[in-house]
Order: sequence, then structure tokens, then C-alpha cells
Amino acid sequence: MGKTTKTQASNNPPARLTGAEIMWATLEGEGVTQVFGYPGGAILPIYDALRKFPIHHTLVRHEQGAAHMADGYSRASGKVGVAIATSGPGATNLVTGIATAMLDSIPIVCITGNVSSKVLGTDAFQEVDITGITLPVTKHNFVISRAEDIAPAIRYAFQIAQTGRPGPVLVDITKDAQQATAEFDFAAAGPRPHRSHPMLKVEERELEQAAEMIHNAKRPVILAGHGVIESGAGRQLYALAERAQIPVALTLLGLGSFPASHKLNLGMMGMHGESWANKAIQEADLLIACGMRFDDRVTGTLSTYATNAKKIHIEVDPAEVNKNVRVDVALLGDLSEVLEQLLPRIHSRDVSAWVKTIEASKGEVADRDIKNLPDSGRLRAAHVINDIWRMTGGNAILVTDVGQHQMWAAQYYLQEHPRGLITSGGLGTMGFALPAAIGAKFACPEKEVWVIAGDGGFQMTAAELATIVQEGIKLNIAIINNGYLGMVRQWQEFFYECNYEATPIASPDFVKLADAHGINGLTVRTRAEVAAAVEQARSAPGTFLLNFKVEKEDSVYPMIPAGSALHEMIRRPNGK
Ligand SMILES: Cc1cc2nc3c(=O)[nH]c(=O)nc-3n(C[C@H](O)[C@H](O)[C@H](O)COP(=O)(O)OP(=O)(O)OC[C@H]3O[C@@H](n4cnc5c(N)ncnc54)[C@H](O)[C@@H]3O)c2cc1C
Ligand SMILES: Cc1ncc(C[n+]2csc(CCOP(=O)(O)OP(=O)(O)O)c2C)c(N)n1
Ligand SMILES: [Mg+2]
Repeated sequence: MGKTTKTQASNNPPARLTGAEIMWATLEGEGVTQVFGYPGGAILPIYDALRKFPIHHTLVRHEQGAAHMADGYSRASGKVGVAIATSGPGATNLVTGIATAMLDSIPIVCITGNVSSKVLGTDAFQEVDITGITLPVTKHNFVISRAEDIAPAIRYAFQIAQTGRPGPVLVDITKDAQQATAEFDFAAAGPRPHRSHPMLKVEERELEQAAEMIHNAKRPVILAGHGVIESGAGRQLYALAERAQIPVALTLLGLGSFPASHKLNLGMMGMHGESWANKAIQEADLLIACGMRFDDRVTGTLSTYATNAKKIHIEVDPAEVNKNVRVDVALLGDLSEVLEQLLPRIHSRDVSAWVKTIEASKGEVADRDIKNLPDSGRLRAAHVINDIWRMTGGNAILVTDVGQHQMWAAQYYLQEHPRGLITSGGLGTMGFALPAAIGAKFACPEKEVWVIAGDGGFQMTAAELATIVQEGIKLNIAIINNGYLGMVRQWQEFFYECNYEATPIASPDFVKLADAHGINGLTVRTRAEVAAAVEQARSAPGTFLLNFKVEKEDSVYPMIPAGSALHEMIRRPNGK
């Protein structure tokens, strides 16, 4: 069916449209070309009107997938992702995806249908209070029961999702509002210009103080987080690090914000971070936190965290300042803007002794690096991921699930650029990878996209394989199949006396599962087979699934046990 008319979305005189048409026309005006959703009774008028608009709708297999696809679309492109669901079970199925976006500050707009306003609150068929349910996991949400309120609500939702600290917004539209008519004027429906938060102002004095702290520091470390990517502050961060010669440690979500190959890059910090990065943080006399929120996976025990360091926190959300870690100077505002103001005050300086000390602490650790272990015939997940990195030149978008494979992906697929690693950090949502990768592919069709998923998490949203086929998109899927819920098994090994309760997991034959969908695949059992298999997947015209049967009881090292200090890490035993 052709997409025929294009409704005015800018300065034309107001037209009279149904609420459903207004919904799409507003999305069109916001520049949306792609949405992910699943229909049902309470949102049928909206689906009925879709054919009139130049917006591509991807039918998902579960609404959780729609939210993750919108999220992956946003993480890959920096734009707002859109998910659509019906009332009741459609809306509740979105919740995990919304919470995932909330915890990682991802701008998505979710649109749900609801029962007619006359029966709201009567436990009508498929009625749930989705705004009540999602209140704690959205930045904001709305119930809309009049057609004339739809355009302003959606425009406001886009503004809220993207400004300040980004996040998910939900707009719940009753069925009668979708069916009624109203005048549509995109421009007139625009939200009031965004008033920035009164606290988001950096004083001259604070900038001077921060610059002085940087110039006086002998052992400074920059902590680069997700905010660098969200703010587009990579260039300014690079300039700061280079000018003042400050080493940079990155959070999981900050990976790619500073090039992995740069000599000042220390790699990931935190629970599974590089030992030298954590050691440098513990020994630092100054931490400059840029768009990161001192998550507990990053700090370990707070009472022993970087006790000798003064701290500068550059952050857009005032609620994050002094939340976990007390700081000496807070520079509140958009990171790229604050760094622009700070940079002219920073001059070059010599901290080569400090950089050398950190370098020296790498040597012995690098010897234990899994990459240097001889090929014993056993297939290690870390080797597989490192081979994929080598063969893709590090240029693919890597979308991971949650677990051991996620940490190996962070450690062994080095990120040179922002938005190359898409992963659920804060909520740690298993089942994220496959749908998020679909979203990422829609956002960046020209990019090579790899899914790295565990055998457990892949089974949570494997139904989206059918979505891939229906949409005819090309992904490369690597299942790191260790027969366990590996990350939990690792905790059981280290802290629960190897009591592997409920962690051995059976799986279908993933290659046959792919085949049932019309997707080609291959099982790989030895390292010698990896390169040819990766090449076969990459050169296949359609989606290709690789089932890597890896070492079953390998563990991610180093590891800081939850509640320990950052320098108290468990290291890979020699040769293991
Ligand atoms: C199994 C598992 C293990 C993990 N292990 C580790 C680990 O070892 N190391 C690790 O680092 N993480 C780890 N994580 C991830 C961890 O839980 C957090 O998600 C992560 O540390 C958060 O990184 P962040 O603070 O950079 O990003 P976010 O949580 O996204 O926070 C970003 C911050 O930047 C701010 N911000 C956003 N936009 C701007 C802007 N324009 N200007 C200024 N500020 C802005 C936000 O307000 C927010 O405070 C793990 C997760 C899982 C699931
Ligand atoms: C939805 C959800 N349920 C439970 C968990 C807890 N959890 C974290 S990692 C993990 C194991 C993941 O197993 P798998 O997908 O096989 O990956 P592996 O660790 O083996 O690489 C579990 C159960 C979670 N993060 N998300
Ligand atoms: Mg597993």
C-alpha cells in the first residue's frame, strides 16, 4: 500500500485531522521516519491512519523488543527512538525496555493506546494505569484524552526526552482521543522554549578553581562517562586530556568517548575494569569526572574510594552531584559547553612521571592477558570477541547482551569512536542485544552490526529473529554459548562455594532455530575455525548466526567483589 498524502507539518494553515492522524503528523514533524511497535484494539485508530504517513513501522514480536529497538536506534544515532504499543499487556510489556532506557539516560518516546476516556478507571477490557506503572521509570509521562492535546503532548515529550539529562517519556492516548478530530498546527503545538535549570550555570570562580586544581595535581585522572557521548563532547574531552596530559579511564557506557588506541587511554574502570585503571584511580590526587555518575560498579566501597583525590564533577543533572561521592567542585551544565569554558584556562604541563608509573603497572598484568594464552584447543569467549574486533577493524557497532560475554566485549573489542558499543549498563537487561541491534541497524543501515549475546539472554528475546526476516535486514549474530548463566555461575563459583543452583541452562540448537526462521548459521567449536566463520557471516548477504560453543566455566577477570575496595581485585590465576 502506497504512502500517499503528506500532512502539513510546518507552517501551513491548520488542518482538521483525527487524533490518530495528528499523532503521526506530529511524529513526522519531529523528523521521525522509523517506529517499532505492535498493534491492538486500543491503538487501532492510530494503526489505521499509518498508511497516510511516510513513516516505516517495524512489527516486533514482543513489545519489550519495541522499546529496546527504539533504545538501540537512539544509542546508535543520537536521535529519539519511538515505540508504540496497545493498552494493557502491550503497555506493560514495554516496561522493562523503558526502565532500561531510564537507567542509561536514553531518549525514547513510547506511545500507548488506552481505553476510551469514558471508561478509564473502570477496569475496562485491557485497561492498566500505565502512567502509574511507569512513573518511576520515565522522565515524564502523560495521559491524553482529547485530540487537541495530542500534538502538544508529543512535541513536549520529544523536548523532555532530549533536553538536559536524556530519558524515556511515555504518552498514553485514549481511544476516543484518537478517533475525535481537532485542528492540527505543528508549529503552534511546539513546547515553550526550554528554560534551563537555574542551577545549570557555571560561575567564573568555579572554573578558576577547577583549573587551579588541574594545574596543581600531580596524579590526575579523567573519568569519562556516557555523558561525553550524549553531550557530543568527545572533541573537548580529547583536547583537555592532550593539553594537560591527563590519563583517561572510562566507564562501560563511556567506552568510545576517548580513542582506545590513545596512549593516555587507561581502558575501563570498575568491577571488571583494567587493574591499572583502578589502581590509578585509587592513587590519584585529582579525579575529573565527566558525564559519569559514580555507579557502584565503578566505585566499589565508597568509604575506600579514591580517598586521597580531590574531585571535580562535570554533570548536567544536579541530583547526581554528591549523590554517591562527595566532590570538591561541581561544574553543572552540558559537558561540551562546560569544557569549552574550561579549556581556555588550561595550559600544558608535565605529568610524565605519573603516566610512566601507570604504564609500569601494566606490564605484569599484560602478561596474564588472556590474549597471550596459547591456543590450548579450548575456545574462549574473549578470543572469539577479540578475533571479531580484529576482523572488523574495530569498526562494527557491537550490541551486547548482559553477562560475562558483555564484559569480555567491553575488554576485548576496543572502541575508537563513540556509539560503537551499545549495551545495557544500569539495568543490565538480559534480552537487550537482539532487539537493540535491530534498532541500531535501522539507525545506521550502512554500518556492520554485531550482536554478542549469551545463550541465556539470547533465549529471552529470540522471537525477534522473525522480525529480522520480515524486515529483510542484515545482522551478524554471535552467541557465546557456555551452557550456563555464566555471570551468575561465576558469582556462585567465587562466593557460593560452587553451588551451581539454577545456572546450567539448556538451549535449543541455535543453528536449527535460525534455520527455522530462514536464517543461515554455523556452530564453531575451536579457535582455528573462528576466522573463517566470522568471514562467512560478514560476507553473507543476509543475517547470519554463529553459535560459539565456548569454554563452560571460564570467568571474567579482574573482578572486584561487590562491596570491596577498588584495588582489592580477584585476578586471573596464572595460566587459567
Ligand atoms: C554485568 C555488569 C557489569 C558491569 N561492570 C561495570 C564495570 O566494571 N565498569 C563500569 O564502568 N561499568 C560497569 N557496568 C555498568 C554500570 O552498571 C553503569 O551502567 C555504568 O558504570 C554507568 O556509566 P556512566 O555513569 O558513564 O553512564 P550513565 O549511567 O548513563 O550516566 C551518565 C551520566 O552523565 C550525565 N550526562 C548525560 N548527558 C550529559 C551532558 N550532556 N552533559 C553532562 N552530563 C551528562 C547523566 O546525568 C549521568 O549522570 C556493569 C554493568 C553490568 C550489567
Ligand atoms: C532479565 C534479567 N534477568 C536476570 C538477570 C541476572 N543475570 C545477570 S547476568 C546473568 C547470566 C547471563 O547468562 P548468559 O546470557 O548465558 O550470558 P553469560 O554470562 O553466560 O555470558 C543473569 C541471569 C539479568 N541481568 N537480567
Ligand atoms: Mg551463558
